[in-house]
Amino acid sequence: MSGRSTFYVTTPIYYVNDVPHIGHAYTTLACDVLARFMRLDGRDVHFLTGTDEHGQKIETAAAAAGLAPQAYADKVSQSFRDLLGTMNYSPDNFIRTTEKRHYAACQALWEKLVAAGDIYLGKYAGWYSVRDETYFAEGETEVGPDKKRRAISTGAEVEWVEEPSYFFKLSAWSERLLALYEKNPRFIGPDSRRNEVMSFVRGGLQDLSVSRTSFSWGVPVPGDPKHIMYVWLDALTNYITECGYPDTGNPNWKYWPADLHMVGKDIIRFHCVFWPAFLMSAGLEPPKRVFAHGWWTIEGQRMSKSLGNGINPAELVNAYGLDPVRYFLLREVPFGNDGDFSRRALIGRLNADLANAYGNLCQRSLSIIAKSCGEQVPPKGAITDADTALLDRARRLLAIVRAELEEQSFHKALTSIWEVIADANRYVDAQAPWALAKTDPVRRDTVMWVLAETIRRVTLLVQPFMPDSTAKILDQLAIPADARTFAAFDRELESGTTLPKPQGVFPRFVEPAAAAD
Ligand code: ME8
Repeated sequence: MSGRSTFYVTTPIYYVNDVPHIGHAYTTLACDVLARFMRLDGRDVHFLTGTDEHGQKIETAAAAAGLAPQAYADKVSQSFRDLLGTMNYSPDNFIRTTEKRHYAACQALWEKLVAAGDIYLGKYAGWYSVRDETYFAEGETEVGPDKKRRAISTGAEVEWVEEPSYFFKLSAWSERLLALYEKNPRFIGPDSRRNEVMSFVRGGLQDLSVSRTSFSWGVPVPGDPKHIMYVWLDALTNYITECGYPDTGNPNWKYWPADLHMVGKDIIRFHCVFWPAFLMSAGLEPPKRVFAHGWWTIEGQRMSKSLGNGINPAELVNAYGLDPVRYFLLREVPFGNDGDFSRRALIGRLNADLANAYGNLCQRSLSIIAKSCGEQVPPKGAITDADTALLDRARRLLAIVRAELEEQSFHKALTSIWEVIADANRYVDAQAPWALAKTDPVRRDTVMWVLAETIRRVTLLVQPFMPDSTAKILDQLAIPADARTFAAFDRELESGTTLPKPQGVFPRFVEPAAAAD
């Protein structure tokens, strides 16, 4: 067994009622960057994503598509699996709630909740939104001008439901949930969401209906199979199914409790209230942290499957390239806030941050080395204060980025890295190595060594964000595979190493119309 500390990160499992858009791509991207960072940092990582395939919403969508629910789920689940390749994600597994092992985990968890005395049979009478797969109190709904009743928070239509139902005694868990939040201030991030969840719980919790009898597409309740488990109880359980639940001797059990459930702000209540209550009732540890990011909107409207205004990630990648899209999504909007999607902003970042700043730093440094330093890492001579200042800033970056990512502050991590890139570009201008060629070639070599070493450090840290482009840059610096982890962060470039021919990695984006002129 390895002694490395584990890092278990999960995405929400996505509903298969329609194909993915950049909202989904965003959540999984954030997890992918964390998973890659933690692997490079020596952690034993498990990164899980997958699809949520049961419930009334999927049963209805399948019927509308003229398919049996399983055939429909197979088809749409595949489009989420395809997204992994399109976006270069690196999950350790892709889970589907229609897997046998997941049924077993859900039923085992149910039996634990029963044994704890937290489940009772009653009758549900109230409003339900199939789109949100959520129950709403009367006061959380309103009737619109079209006479249709909708949930105020989501705008989704609700229907009156009256049926026998099992309930989970959520009302008994308020104090224990509040104690959990108090004791673990990092349990919910960002802080604004923590406050929101705490005031919701302080407001008093109602018992939760956890089974339905009006449809059949889901996990049957043990001993009473007319009842289908509430799709959220089923879906949340995926996180422990993956760890082998109920077999706590499974090798994957070491990953529980999860280090991080990454979610959108729409589903925070399920993850921060219902899920820890289910887990604690079953005698299991709650996850260590849930982070809720904001929404991508299009002209101010939430991008969503139901509204049909989603942007297809594959189309964006085709138009602008994979790594620019990965960079843009995490750089443009402070993680946790909402952001309005704009192609103009994407092109702006691509040209300013990637082509002009980072790309240009690499390209001009590496071409001087190729042309004037014999295609080798140049010798490092006497170091000046300007050299030390730049090298020190690059050296300090690892700790800075580590701390930013601990808080899921992707935009801050990237800003910190790009500040060093800007410093390095200023350093090139100030040192003017092209002018040194004639006056002081020894000094020129040192300047080029400092630049190559700075590019190396920066690029090691950009790897989780832009894996393909950084692999090319590290190839151009002849960094061997075993020197690309953070354990090798302080292993300085060796003078005399032969370098391959440099090639630009971040071309400028030119509008197709302008390119044709
Ligand atoms: O809620 N901006 O699945 P879902 C940013 N099956 N992120 C967005 C987004 C947007 N416009 N739209 C969607 C479910 N997302 C449940 C989850 S987990 C046990 C069950 C992302 O397909 C965001 O992460 O509706 C959001 O939480 C998730 O997709 C919802 O995906």
